Amino acid sequence: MKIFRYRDQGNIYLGALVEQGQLYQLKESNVMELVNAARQSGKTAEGYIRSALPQATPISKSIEELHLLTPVDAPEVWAAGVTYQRSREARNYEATEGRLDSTTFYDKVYDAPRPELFMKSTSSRTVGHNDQVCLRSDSTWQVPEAELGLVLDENGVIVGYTVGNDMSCRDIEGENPLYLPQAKIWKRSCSIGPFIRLAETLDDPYSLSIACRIYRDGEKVVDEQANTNQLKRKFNELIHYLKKDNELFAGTVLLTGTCLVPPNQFTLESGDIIEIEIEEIGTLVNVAVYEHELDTKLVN
Ligand code: DO4
Ligand code: MG
Repeated sequence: MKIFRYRDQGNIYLGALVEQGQLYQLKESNVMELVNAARQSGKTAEGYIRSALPQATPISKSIEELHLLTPVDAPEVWAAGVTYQRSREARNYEATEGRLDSTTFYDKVYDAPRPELFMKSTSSRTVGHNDQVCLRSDSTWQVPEAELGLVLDENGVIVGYTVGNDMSCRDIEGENPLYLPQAKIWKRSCSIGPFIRLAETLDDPYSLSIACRIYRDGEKVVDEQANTNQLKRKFNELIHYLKKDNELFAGTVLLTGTCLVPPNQFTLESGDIIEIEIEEIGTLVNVAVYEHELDTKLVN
């Protein structure tokens, strides 16, 4: 069972995609309202939706025809870093220009009890499926980072899973780790969606294939694949540190780190179409543009 948000004639609705592909409009307006209503009635979110389906309005359009939004209007998006060996290698490469002669702080954080966690995005900087992500004007080495996202309630309980893109500037981070916020946060540097897969409906989130494909002028220029079974940490470990002396807001998304890095010579260009697919959750598609090109290059 998957949840999505969409806009229709100026209004925003919550929808459910059930196994047979049918779409239903739900009466709640966001996923946290849905989860809270389910809890109050003593049901899981899935059970609550199933019991509401006989009265729910079927959506007459197909999912492709809907104007999908981010599946949750996440007040904050946090991200974990260096949680996969592949990310550790890539961070070491950009920080040392390929001279891997000594232990770096990336090696240390990979093995340390405390994970790397950073603030990635706010609601107004985060875009959804088929929308435009922005490239930074002062970077010449930019990549998407395909990541499994955890959708959390205010207590850090995982209510669902989504697909995330942690857009990153490898040159800015590689120049100096203190530049991390600039390498990670700018206008439209984060994308999530199109769906939230309800937690209780996903058997094993530690065994999902993740793919990242990038298309340029109709040609596939990147095609990488990995699996969440390569994740070094457990979700509860990441959430434990995120909650420590912190306040969580309902609907926060925590990206769990990337296991996919395009070849080192690759950088995104304006007009590139980025496709991130996580098995059982969905495929998130975005086009990369510079800020001054916003609304000129659309996905379709
Ligand atoms: O250390 C910087 C961040 C790395 C990251 O975003 C990732 O591993 O996904
Ligand atoms: Mg990342």
